[in-house]
Amino acid sequence: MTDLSVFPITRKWPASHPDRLQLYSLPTPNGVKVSIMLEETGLPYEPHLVSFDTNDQMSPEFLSLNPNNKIPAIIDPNGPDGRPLPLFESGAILIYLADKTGQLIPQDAVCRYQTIQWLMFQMGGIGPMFGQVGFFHKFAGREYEDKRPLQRYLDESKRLLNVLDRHLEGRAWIMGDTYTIADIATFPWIRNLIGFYEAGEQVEIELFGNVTRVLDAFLARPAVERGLGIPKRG
Ligand SMILES: N[C@@H](CCC(=O)N[C@@H](CS)C(=O)NCC(=O)O)C(=O)O
Repeated sequence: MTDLSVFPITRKWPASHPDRLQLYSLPTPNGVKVSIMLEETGLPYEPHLVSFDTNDQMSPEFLSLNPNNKIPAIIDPNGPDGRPLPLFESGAILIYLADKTGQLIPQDAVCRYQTIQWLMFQMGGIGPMFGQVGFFHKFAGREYEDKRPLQRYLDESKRLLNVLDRHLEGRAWIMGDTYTIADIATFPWIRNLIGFYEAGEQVEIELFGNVTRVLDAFLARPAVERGLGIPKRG
């Protein structure tokens, strides 16, 4: 039986199945990337809810796994060389799980790096910029009198959507016919921008027909539907 007791996070979130991959998360656009990936690959895992309502992400136990106080984070009891691997940053986790399972990342070297390129486009562009739109349009920042920050992030988000939309012309997925971790990283954020952040009108989403076409295909996948609700909110 695998012993995960050396990881202080297991004191707050005990592992009922220590032989399974442990997921610490919440169903936010970054969190669901990993839930969807786990559902797509079929790897056995145990989800643990990290509640922002009780600031769980700031607890010493959570910080022992991710000092950056952000979900998602994992412990794979069966990591490289058979030893447990703790990991945070959703992009790193997606690459790790793709390599571990040999799924959702092309084996061909060129296509593999292009998949990582689009994954980084999401991590460095779409995620941070859409997140700021959320803050200035929907949350505390909407009260700010100065609307220039909101406009800046809307403009940048539209620019990124346009780049993605042009790339998706004539393609089923970001990597063409192949569904990959680049899609799993990107489309939860598109969904969130239109849905939870309610910014579809502000970014003129109707101009980006390829993006919404692929979003619909993404949301129709059974593993995506399941992953969007994991971990279940309390
Ligand atoms: N670059 C990180 C970002 C993760 C992130 O921003 N997570 C948010 C939820 S979507 C979070 O944990 N926020 C909690 C906090 O800031 O206290 C990743 O992709 O894993």
